[in-house]
Amino acid sequence: MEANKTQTAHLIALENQYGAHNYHPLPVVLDKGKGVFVWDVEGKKYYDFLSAYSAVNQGHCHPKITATLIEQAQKLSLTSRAFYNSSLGEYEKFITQYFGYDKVLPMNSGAEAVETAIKIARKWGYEKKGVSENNAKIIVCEHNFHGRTVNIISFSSDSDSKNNFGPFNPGYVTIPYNNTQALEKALEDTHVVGFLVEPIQGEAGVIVPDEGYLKTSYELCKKNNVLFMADEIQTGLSRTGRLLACDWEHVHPDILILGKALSGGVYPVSAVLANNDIMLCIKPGQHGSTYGGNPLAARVAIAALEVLRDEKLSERAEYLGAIFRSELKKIKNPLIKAIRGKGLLNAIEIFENPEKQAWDICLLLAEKGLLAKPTHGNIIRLAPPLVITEEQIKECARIITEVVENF
Ligand code: IF1
Repeated sequence: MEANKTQTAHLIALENQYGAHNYHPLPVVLDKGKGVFVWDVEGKKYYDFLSAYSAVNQGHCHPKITATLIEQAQKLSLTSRAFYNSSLGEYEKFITQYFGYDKVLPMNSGAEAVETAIKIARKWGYEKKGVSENNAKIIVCEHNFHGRTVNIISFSSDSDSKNNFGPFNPGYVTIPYNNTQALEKALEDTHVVGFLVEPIQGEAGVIVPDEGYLKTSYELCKKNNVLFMADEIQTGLSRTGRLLACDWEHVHPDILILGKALSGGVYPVSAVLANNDIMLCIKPGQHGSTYGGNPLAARVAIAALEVLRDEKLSERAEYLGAIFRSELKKIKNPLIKAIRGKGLLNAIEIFENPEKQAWDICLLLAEKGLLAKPTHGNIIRLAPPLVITEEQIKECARIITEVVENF
């Protein structure tokens, strides 16, 4: 036992000494994962209520996804796009039919996919909409999170993400989230080519917009010949109880951005989907990535999407999410400001209090065998792998209730 604690301290010290200090993790060193569970180096078992920020919707080390990864890794992993490969075309056909688009552009990280979407929208704006050179604008929302590149943080409203990383890129117009009047006004500018939006704002604290927001926003974009660009990197792939969070309002985005769970957590895979009139604005040599569309990514993504469908993970997330929220709403503690979410993307918000922080709740939850990560000091995101069972989610609701009621 003591030896294990020493091991934990040693591994944390290693990261601390040799890794950049760009994160502040909970003091848990994970060593193993299976389904909804992870184990630390001391052998302690936890429910994972972060799911690597929704990258492991299919559960840790899903047998089918892992087997696909191993099999393809032993056959062919990377060719670059200088040549065709025997997996990419099949993947492209599969994913475009799965989501109902003509074309896909494969990338690796979420931020890269967002950058790709922005480039596509601008190119479309100049070549199809007729915006004058270098004048394209993209509307974004306050408190957005779309990634960490210099261009993406140029339109962030979070000071930690942004401060002292300038100079920043022009070409963005920020409006309040969940405000269609502000969008309507911003769309009057004929230089606008796209509206980039998270269907639910994740990093902002699982902010669920009013019903009808996405639909109305989409229609306003259509009316003004502007592309509706959905960042479904966190909300997509069954997390909210639908394949896409946009499906809740029957909105089919002009540009769809996916990442995270597109590989089920085994490999970085992201993608941008759009129809021909938009996607074919990009010609050979104008965009790409060494690893984008590699055979390993292609095979893994097919497997990850098949798991969502075969295991009915959207339906599961909707059903279990409703049970989970109704259990959490029974918690009696005046510290609780709100319980909100959709499907299995949920959050508890507590009133701001320098003495009682979400971080402390998360430490207590970890002690009880449940891992969650605070955001903004007073919000706890609760997003287990979607393969969790009804019995397990009820047990987790009990753990959370006990911790929060005694806090
Ligand atoms: C980190 C948050 C979650 C995203 C959306 C693009 C990206 C993300 C909607 C970029 C990434 C991650 C990154 C992660 C923390 C995390 C996060 F708290 F910051 F907001 F999930 F809630 N669009 N979100 O949520 O994707 O380039 O990272 O693959 O550690 O920074 P990426």
